Amino acid sequence: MAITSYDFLYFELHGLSRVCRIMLDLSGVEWTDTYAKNWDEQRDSTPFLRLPVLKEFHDDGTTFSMAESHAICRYLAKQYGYLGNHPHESALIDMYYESWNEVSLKYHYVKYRLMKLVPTELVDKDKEYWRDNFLLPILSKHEEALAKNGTGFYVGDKMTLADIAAAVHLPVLNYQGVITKETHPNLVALSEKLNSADPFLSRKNNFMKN
Ligand SMILES: N[C@@H](CCC(=O)N[C@@H](CS)C(=O)NCC(=O)O)C(=O)O
Repeated sequence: MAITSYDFLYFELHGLSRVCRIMLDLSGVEWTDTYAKNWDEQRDSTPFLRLPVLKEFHDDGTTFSMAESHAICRYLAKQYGYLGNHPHESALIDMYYESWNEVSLKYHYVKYRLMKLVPTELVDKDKEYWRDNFLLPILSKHEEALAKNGTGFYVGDKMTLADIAAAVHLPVLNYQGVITKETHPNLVALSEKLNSADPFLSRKNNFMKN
């Protein structure tokens, strides 16, 4: 059984899909970016009533289907060689990947959820709290790890899911431009290097909104 193509069902925005779409581009396999048009009717047919959902089509006519954006990214990373060569490498790549997800999830909670619940001044205060207690300290640890590895990548000497997550998330999460070449040279260099080439470059301006 061989994989013939993928279908990636999500909304017409970046949201939780940035890393997944990059992974699909990197797979080299034909894939379709499908936007949910009748979500109310489609919801029930998804595993957890949420998007994204990945469908994988095979040459024997069978289909494999899964949900959960991070599980999808990990699955594709493993399938196409972006999850390391040894269980320890895979675990570390996954650790940095999840660390990015943590920083991103907390930011998006403040940006999209809290702002509906509390006045703007409190949202701004919470963004500052997030900047000082998550973004800066956690990414400083990432910077140390990149400096220590010394290859320009988080783990080993080639691009993995951890590096892909960094390139995708850093430009979005760099609140008030606090992460700079001076404060986090290895992290910024990694992000700039990956974002200056496809598929990162061509994916960047896909949608106007997040
Ligand atoms: N943990 C899930 C969260 C999925 C999720 O919250 N998806 C949102 C879009 S970002 C959704 O499907 N919203 C539509 C709805 O809740 O009806 C994942 O990472 O895939």
